[in-house]
Amino acid sequence: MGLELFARGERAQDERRRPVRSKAVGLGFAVAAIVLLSGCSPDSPSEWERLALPPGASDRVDYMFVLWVAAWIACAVVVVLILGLMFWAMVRYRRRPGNEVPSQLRYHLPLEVLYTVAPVIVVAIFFAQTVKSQTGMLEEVEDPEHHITVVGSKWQFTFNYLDEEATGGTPVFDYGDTADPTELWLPVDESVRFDLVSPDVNHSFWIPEFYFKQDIIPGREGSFDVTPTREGVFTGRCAELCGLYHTRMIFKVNVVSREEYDAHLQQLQAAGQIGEPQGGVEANQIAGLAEAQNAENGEHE
Ligand SMILES: [Cu+2]
Repeated sequence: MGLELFARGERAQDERRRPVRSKAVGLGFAVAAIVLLSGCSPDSPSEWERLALPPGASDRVDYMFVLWVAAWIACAVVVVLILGLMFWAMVRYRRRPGNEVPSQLRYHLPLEVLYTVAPVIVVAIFFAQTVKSQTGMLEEVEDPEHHITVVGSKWQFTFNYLDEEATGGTPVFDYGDTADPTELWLPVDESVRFDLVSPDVNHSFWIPEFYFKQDIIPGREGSFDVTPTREGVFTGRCAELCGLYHTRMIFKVNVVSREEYDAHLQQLQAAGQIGEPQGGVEANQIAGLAEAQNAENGEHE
């Protein structure tokens, strides 16, 4: 009897020590994760240090990057803690001579509460960080230097450049079709306000290097401001499954010097691409689409 009491006492002491140890392990991993991730930056040439994001190219990348890193830290801590506890339990309580079956817990209230509360805390932290990042991403520039209307329609984008010095304020546009994607031109280090319009179904305007994506919803005018921060050629996409030719809603983004930008707009003007087309009927009649549809129908026959 005395021996049993002694054993119970030791077990209780052991159990008291255990949560403290696992807390310390969790904290250690969190600190290690923060130290490891602190070398990360959206401007790094190393894909590892960007945590698989493309090299950033807009003034909004930091807001998204913080959220991305926070998500990695949260996932790393949860994964390490869960796997650590699993493997510890497997080793500590493996079948071997003299090892007792650990006490079996059923309807253990503190554990049940933990299972409920821990995910709520994780979601709450994600939610708070998301709201914070979103507020920064959507912050409006007081007087943006350029205004571009993005028309997403089945199945290409049209870009309307409004009120530009280069064209004397005449609106010009660029359009494409499924075979020949539209190009978007932007001057580097100058703020742009994008207004998003769709005449038909939901689309989404996404330039991965800007770390920015926004849905284009018919009947609702979306808008955001952004400043491209480095010259280059990027690929933009429609990120909303919008129909048969969704995969062809790709566009080319040229971030160039102000001189090249102005010259491009003057070219559009000289080519007679003047006005503000809103897609819709035009989109279904654009060159190349009929051929693409015929080819597609031919394949199915
Ligand atoms: Cu689309």
